[in-house]
Amino acid sequence: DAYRGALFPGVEVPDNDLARSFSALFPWGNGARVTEKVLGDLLKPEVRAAPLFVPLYDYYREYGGVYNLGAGPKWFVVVSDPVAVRTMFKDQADSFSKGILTDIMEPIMGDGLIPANKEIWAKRRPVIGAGFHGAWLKHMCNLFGASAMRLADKLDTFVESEKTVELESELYAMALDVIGKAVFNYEFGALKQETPIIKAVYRVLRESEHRSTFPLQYWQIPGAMELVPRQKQFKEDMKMVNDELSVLINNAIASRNETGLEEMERRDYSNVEDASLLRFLVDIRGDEATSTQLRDDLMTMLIAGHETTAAVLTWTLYLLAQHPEIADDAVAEINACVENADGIPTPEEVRKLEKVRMILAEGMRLYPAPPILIRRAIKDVTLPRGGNGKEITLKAGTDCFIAVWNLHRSPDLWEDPEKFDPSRFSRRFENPAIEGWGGLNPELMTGLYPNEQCTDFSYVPFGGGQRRCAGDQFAMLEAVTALSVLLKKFKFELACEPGEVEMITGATIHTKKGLPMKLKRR
Ligand code: RET
Repeated sequence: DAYRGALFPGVEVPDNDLARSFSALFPWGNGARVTEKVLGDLLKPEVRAAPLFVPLYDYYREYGGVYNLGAGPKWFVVVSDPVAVRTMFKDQADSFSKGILTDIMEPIMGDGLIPANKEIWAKRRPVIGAGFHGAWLKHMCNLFGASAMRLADKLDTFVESEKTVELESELYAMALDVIGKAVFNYEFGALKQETPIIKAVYRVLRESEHRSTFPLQYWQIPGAMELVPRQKQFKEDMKMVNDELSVLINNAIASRNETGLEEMERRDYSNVEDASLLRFLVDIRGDEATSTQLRDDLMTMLIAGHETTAAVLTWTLYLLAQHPEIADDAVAEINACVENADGIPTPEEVRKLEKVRMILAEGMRLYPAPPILIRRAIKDVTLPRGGNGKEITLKAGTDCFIAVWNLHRSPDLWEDPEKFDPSRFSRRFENPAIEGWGGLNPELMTGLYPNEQCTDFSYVPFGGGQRRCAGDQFAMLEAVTALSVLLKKFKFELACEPGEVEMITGATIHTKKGLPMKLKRR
């Protein structure tokens, strides 16, 4: 990527190695100023104390849909305008790379699908997309049901003992069990106990999140990986995880059974012993990915599939606990539409669970996972709407944050944005003041969930355009199944004041001290 533009107004960054390594060390933005004001607050302790996206929201309301934010000598551009986001994701997608996301995730995800550059992405996206074919997703619903039941059984013991349960960690454990099985046919058994490999995986996840939200690429500092205890630990953890993955991948390659996609799609997966994505990617005819590429892609899926779904379930249940009437409504729907006594829906029944689906959509609006998406302009690119609604040109090298949180909570784009209202997606919403924005239009909803199409890029829980999430259907089926089972069985009551459940930001939004819940049987 090109590195150029002004460091301070009027001071050009020279295009040499020193400037480049400086940029690599300070990941926050680079290059051209797009608004008059450069805000230098990011290093202030009171700003760093809040999760990053919270001060970014206040700045958005003050400075508009595209503004600069400085962090010490570095700065980046925050985009919260749907028309600008549409340009970045769709119309001008080729003018952007993943930028600092790639810098940060490289040690963990390598050239996996999410951080991959355009060339690698173009090769891998069709194959991985095919991995999520209909027959397989349908089969995965059995796994979602079984895992949700295991969680429900565990939660049942808390009802018996009338103890408060810390629900967030239980949801993360369930999601890890699901994704381990789906991606590698690997039994983490995280709901049962924390083994060394699980601890290593959790630490790797935590470290990668820390890196993605810390304004200094400290791991690039020579010697840091050997000298700093947490970095040493990270190196050991990565080795443990990679060794384990190598065994799984090598075993799969050794037993390769080349199969065409059509045959895979017609398969009755209930007879297939190993239905993992790993197996698919190794067996699929015509694809000769190296084992390193396989590792990178599968590790990426592991992280993406674990974090996100668990966070969405956590915050959706947090919201539902404050709106028991909405939960009751959903339970009535589940009882009417789902035949299975435990509330495990079939994929056909998921189509009928409109309320449950909209509850999750609304949970993802208020607590998007991830709350911020990252891009870097790789050529000069003009956005049709800047902070004051005027056209704005980003210079090549500009690091950008797409503030999903801001889009999802903007009073310009939503009626009563702070309100948890799952029925909002069925109403039209327009705002002529946002020129070029199509508003919320339920008639444009094509699939089962609202998305960037029917909200014209004011709702992007799965991103948009060519780099849009490949696992959206998998995620939603998993989340609907878990929610259906849990709601049918339990009433959830927060065991503290809602305001005491504070947020911290990683790549997704976590709670600061967990989600304490009191459970009752329905
Ligand atoms: C995941 C997997 C799902 C898709 C993407 C990911 C990475 C997100 C990142 C977010 C950074 C967030 C920040 C938040 C500050 O408040 C979760 C790995 C895109 C890196 C900086």
